[in-house]
Amino acid sequence: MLTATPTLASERLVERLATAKHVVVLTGAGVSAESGVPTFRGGGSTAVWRGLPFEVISSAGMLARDLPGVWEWFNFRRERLASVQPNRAHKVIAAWQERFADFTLVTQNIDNLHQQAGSRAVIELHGNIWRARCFDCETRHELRELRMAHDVPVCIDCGGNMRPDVVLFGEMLPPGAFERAAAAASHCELCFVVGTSAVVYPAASIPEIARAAGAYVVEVNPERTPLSDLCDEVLTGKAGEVLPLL
Ligand code: BV8
Repeated sequence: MLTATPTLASERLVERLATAKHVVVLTGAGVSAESGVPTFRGGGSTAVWRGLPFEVISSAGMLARDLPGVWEWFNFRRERLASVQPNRAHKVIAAWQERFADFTLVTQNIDNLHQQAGSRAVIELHGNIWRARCFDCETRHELRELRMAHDVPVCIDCGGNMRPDVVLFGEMLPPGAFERAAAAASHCELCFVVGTSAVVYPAASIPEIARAAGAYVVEVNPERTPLSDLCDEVLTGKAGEVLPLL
C-alpha cells in the first residue's frame, strides 16, 4: 500500500513553487548538519574551542592577538571537513539553479559543500575555509597552493603572512557580497531560509529584506528561530528530508 507523501507544503507554497521566477535561498550551518558538520548553536549550547566560545576565537580581536591560534582553529575544522560530502539538501539546492529562471544562493557557510554539490555563483557572505588572504597584498590563494611557516601560511606573491579568507566577528563582509544578496532578496517572489538560527547580522537581514519586498518567505528548520514569526510558512524538519519533497 503506497503511503501518500506527506504534503508538507501548503497550497500557496505549491503555487509559488510553480510560478516563481526569482528565487533566493539563504543557508546556514544546519544545511550541512546531515553531512556530519557540527552546527554552532543548537541544543542550547554554543560551539567552544579550547574553552573559548566560537564567536571569540572567530573574531577580529583574536586574529590580532593570536594568528597561529586562529589558524589552529580553522585547520582543525578543515581537517574534519576533508572527509565530508554534500548531502541531499545541498544536492536539491544545486538542482534549483536549473529549476528557477533567476536563482540566487546565499550562504553563511564557509565549508564549500554547496559548490561541491554543483552549485555555481554561490554568494559566500562569510568567506571560504579552503582559501587564505594576504595581510599585506590582499591576494587570495587556495590553501593547497601555500607553504606554512611558523604555523602561518606565507604569501607566494609578497612573502607576507596569510590569514583565513573568512569573515570574522567584527569584520566587514566581502565587498559586494551582501549588496548582491540584498539586491536579489529585494526582487524575489520566493525566499527559503534553510538551517540558520538567524542571529548573525547582516546575514539574518536578507529574509527581512525579501519579506519587506513582498516575497513569500519559507523557513526550513527542525527548531523555531527568531525569524519564524516573520515567515509566511515554516517547514519543521531536517533540510535533507524536507527539501526533496518540494
Ligand atoms: C559586521 C565565519 C560590520 C567564521 C561567521 C546587529 C545586531 C547585533 C549584532 C550585530 C549587528 N550587526 C553586527 C553585529 C555583530 C555581529 C553579530 O551578528 N553578532 C551576533 C552574534 C549577534 N556581526 C558581525 O560581526 C558581522 N560583521 O557586522 O561587520 C560591523 C563591524 C563591527 C561592528 C558592527 C558592525 C560578521 C559576522 C560573520 C562572522 N563569521 N562565520 C567561522 O565560521 O568561524 S558567522 C558564523 O556563525 C556562521 O557563518 C553563521 O553566520 C553563524 C552561525 O549561525 P548558523 O549558520 O545559523 O548556525 P547555528 O549553529 O547558529 O544554527 C544552526 C541552525 O540549523 C539551528 O537553527 C538548527 O536548529 C538548524 N538545524 C540543525 N540541523 C538542521 C538544521 N536545519 C535544517 N536541517 C538540519 N538537519
